[in-house]
Amino acid sequence: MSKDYTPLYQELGMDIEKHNELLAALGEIYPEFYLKQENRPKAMEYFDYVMSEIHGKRIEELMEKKKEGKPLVGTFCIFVPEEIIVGADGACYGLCGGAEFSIADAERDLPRNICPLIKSAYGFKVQRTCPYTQASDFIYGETSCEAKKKTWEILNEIHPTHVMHIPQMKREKEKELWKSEIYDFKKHIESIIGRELTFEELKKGIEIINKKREAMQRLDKLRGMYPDVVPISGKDGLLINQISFYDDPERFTQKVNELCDELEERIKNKVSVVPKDTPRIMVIGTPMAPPNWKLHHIVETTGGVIINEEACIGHRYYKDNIDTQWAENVDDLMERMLERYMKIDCACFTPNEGRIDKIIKMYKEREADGIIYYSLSFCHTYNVESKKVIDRLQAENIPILRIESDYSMEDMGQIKTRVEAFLESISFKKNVKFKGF
Ligand code: BJ8
Repeated sequence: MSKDYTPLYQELGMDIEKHNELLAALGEIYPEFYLKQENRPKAMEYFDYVMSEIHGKRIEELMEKKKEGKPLVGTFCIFVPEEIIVGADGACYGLCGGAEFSIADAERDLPRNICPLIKSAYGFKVQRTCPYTQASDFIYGETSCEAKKKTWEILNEIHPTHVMHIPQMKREKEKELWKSEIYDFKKHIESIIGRELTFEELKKGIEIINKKREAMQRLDKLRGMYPDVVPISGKDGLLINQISFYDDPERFTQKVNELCDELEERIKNKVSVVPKDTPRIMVIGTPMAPPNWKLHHIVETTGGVIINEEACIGHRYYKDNIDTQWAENVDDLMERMLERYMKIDCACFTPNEGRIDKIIKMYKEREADGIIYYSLSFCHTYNVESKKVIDRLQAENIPILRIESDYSMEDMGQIKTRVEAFLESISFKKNVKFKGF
C-alpha cells in the first residue's frame, strides 16, 4: 500500500494486529497467483493497483462519502438494487467473504457445516478485520438460502443488518412481493439521506450501473467469443469481476473500457495468452469472492483457460441492464428495475430451467470445450441444482466436471489431478495433443 493507513483502521475500530496478519497472508498469494502470469494486458496495471489499495485508498474514498452523510451499504447478493444507493450518491459494495483466514473465528458461533462464504464474511466482522464491513452504515442481507438468512439474525447483534425477502419462485404473486421489497429498500435509503429520491437521481443511478454492466458485457465477449484467440487470462477476468463490487463504478467502467480497447487490438493482432488448442473452459456455479482464485489458478496452471464465469461474481451480475427508455417517473423506473432483477437466475429459485437454457446457449456461442460446475461446500441450492444441470449438459454431449470445494488450499493437489484428467479427455475428444503448462 502507498502509505500507512493505521489511523484510518483505528477510526474504524479494527483489530490492527489481526488485520496486519491478514494483509501479510494476502500479500503472499497475489504475486504468486497474479503477477507471475506472462503476457498480461498493460491495462491490468490499474486493477493490480486497485488490489494493492483495496484496504487503503478505496476505504479513504468511502470514508469521505460517509463524512458527507452519504450511505455506505455492504451486501452479499446481487439482488440488492445498487442503482438506488448510487442514485443517492452513496456506495454499495460486496463484503469480504472469500478467505479462510476468518473462518475459525466464525465457527465459534456458527455451525461448521455451512457454506464458507457465509462463515468467512461473518468471521471478518467478529475479527474486525474487514474495513468495508467496519465502514458500512449497515449490511443488507437476503433470504436466498437457509444459512444466510439465519446468520443475519446473529450478525445483527454485532452490526446493523437488514434483510430483504428474495422470492423463491417467479409467479405474479412473487413479483408483487419483490416489488414491495424494492420499494421498502428505496424508502430505507431515503430515510438515510433525509428526502425522497428524484426521478433524475434514480435515473442517473441506473445509468451509471448500466454503463458498468455494458463494459463488463463487452469484456465478456472479448474473453470468450473469439475461438482462435484468448486475449486475457481467466484469472484476470475473474479479478475484474471481483473488483466490480468494490471500485467506484464510473472509474471502473472507464478502466474496463480502456482494457477492452487493448483487448480488441490483441484480437486483431491474434495476441493470445495461451497456445492454440488450449481447452476453453466455462465455470458455472457459486460466486467466487476475493481472494478465492483457487480453481482458476489450478485450471490455468494445468493447461486450460477459463473464458467465462456463469456466476454472480460474473455473467449473472452484468448480463441484464435496466431499460430507462420512455420512463417518465420514479414508478416507471422502479417497474423496470423489478423486471430486471426478476431475471436473475439464482439457484434459490424453483423451477430454474432458464439458467440451464442460458448455460447451453452461452457454451455454444463461445465454442467452449468443457464446463466445470463449481460449488462451495454445503451450498445446497447450487449443489442440488447441479443434478438437473449436469443431466441436460450430458444430453447435449458437453464435457462436464463437478468440483465442490471450500477456501482451504489442502485439496489443491486433488483438484489439480481431476482437472488435468478432464483437460486431457477434452483434448483427446478434439483430437489434439494435450500440452499442459
Ligand atoms: S443471487 S448465488 S449472490 S444468493 S454459495 S451463501 S447460496 S450457501 S451466494 Fe448468491 Fe445472491 Fe444467489 Fe447470487 Fe448460500 Fe450457496 Fe453460500 Fe451463496
